[in-house]
Amino acid sequence: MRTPIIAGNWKMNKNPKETAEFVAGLKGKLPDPSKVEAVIGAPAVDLQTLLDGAAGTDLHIASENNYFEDAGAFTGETSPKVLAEMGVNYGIIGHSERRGYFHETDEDINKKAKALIANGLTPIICCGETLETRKANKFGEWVSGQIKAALKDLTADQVASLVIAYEPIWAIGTGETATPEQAQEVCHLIRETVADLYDQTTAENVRIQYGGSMKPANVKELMAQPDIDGGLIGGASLQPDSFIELLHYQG
Ligand code: 3PY
Repeated sequence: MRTPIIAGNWKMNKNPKETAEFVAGLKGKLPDPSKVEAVIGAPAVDLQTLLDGAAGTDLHIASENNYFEDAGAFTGETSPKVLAEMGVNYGIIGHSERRGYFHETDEDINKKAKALIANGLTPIICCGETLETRKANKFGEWVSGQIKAALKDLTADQVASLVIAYEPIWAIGTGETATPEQAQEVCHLIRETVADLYDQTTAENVRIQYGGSMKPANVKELMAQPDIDGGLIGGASLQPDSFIELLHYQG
């Protein structure tokens, strides 16, 4: 049984004051953690405020990026070791914005995944195709190639407990959403890729999120798909009301 995981990905949108207000507004409104796991991903500058606000609640915290070394002369980078010491639970890696604007490669993402795991954090590994790749009907091989590269040298146990987020780039910040069938098709393919690389048990355990304009209006339909175990949510996670609605999509 995979526990659904609804994660906000705030991107570069809140300051610590707004973060504290947001998280205070979630108190008493989080879902039963055995039914839905609630996560917020925020930039490094907001993480301590989030952690302070989430203390004693079932809210889990994700960083939006990390480096693959624990320490050293890497000006401006975020240490996965320090994230672990702070109490951060997840690390979002390979978001298309980081791949696109910051030139992150599949190899970087694999190294970042390994660094998170070595420090006891759970990677949320993002993948997804451009509109061009979709139109050329090459999205299957593209996404499974990203997954194979991101998981290189990880063990079955490590993969079974991580999270993969399928985020078609053409549905990010555009208001466009993949249809539930399109999202299911790729999430199923990701699970099959994991089964081919490892085994059926690993594939059945890994949690796969859909991301790309998920919102209260479409969450139920998307979450009803057999291979979609959660959402990685941008815009609709920025307002407490819609985030709470998303967390309670089961009613
Ligand atoms: C979106 O929902 O737009 C996202 O990019 C989530 O990561």
